Amino acid sequence: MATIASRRPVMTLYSGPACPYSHRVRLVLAEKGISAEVIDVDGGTLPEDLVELNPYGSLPTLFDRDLVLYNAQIIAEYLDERYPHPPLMPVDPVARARTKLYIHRIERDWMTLLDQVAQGDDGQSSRARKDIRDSLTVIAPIFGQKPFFMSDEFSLVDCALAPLLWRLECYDIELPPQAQALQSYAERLFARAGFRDSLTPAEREMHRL
Ligand SMILES: N[C@@H](CCC(=O)N[C@@H](CS)C(=O)NCC(=O)O)C(=O)O
Repeated sequence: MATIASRRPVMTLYSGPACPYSHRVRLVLAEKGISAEVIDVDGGTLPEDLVELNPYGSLPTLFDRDLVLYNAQIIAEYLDERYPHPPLMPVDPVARARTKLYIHRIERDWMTLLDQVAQGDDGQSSRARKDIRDSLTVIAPIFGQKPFFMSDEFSLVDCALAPLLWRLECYDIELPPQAQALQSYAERLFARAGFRDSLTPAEREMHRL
């Protein structure tokens, strides 16, 4: 049987409509104006291609002709290299390495906690909520220094942070007044046309505009 990779002429993304990792990739697609078929996979049975070609059966998964990619950051970096304009990573190797390290820390320090909040296991979930709020509050002043995360240009770091910040309200994570610089940064991201275009109907419900 033909796989999705050989059947489809355009790039195809299997995406979770409320999944923050899929949101990151949808945001990269929207910011770069890449046309791709985005297929919602919402619980239940996973599409056959996904089960066959992604050993983890995880979302997001991207099919681009013969290439099957999973892991949001690997997909985001591939898209940035395949569609260089506008660039979402610096060119200089040192700045690139720093950008990748920031994203690694977002994954390890915050996305892991967000996953725990989403799982909704009582004790663990309320601890994770508090840890997210406290660590974002500590780092908040950094967001006042530049328009984007440690940068004058919108980058893949912002693409990793925006889905997390967008979900704070629906997970009852309220930032204190000391985190104003972070709130203002989040509003700058949410006002972008690319960000608006990246949202699914389920995500539009997550946050008041
Ligand atoms: N590290 C993965 C995490 C993706 C992830 O956890 N996706 C969730 C949906 S939000 C999923 O597919 N969970 C099912 C699974 O991993 O089997 C990535 O960056 O893509």
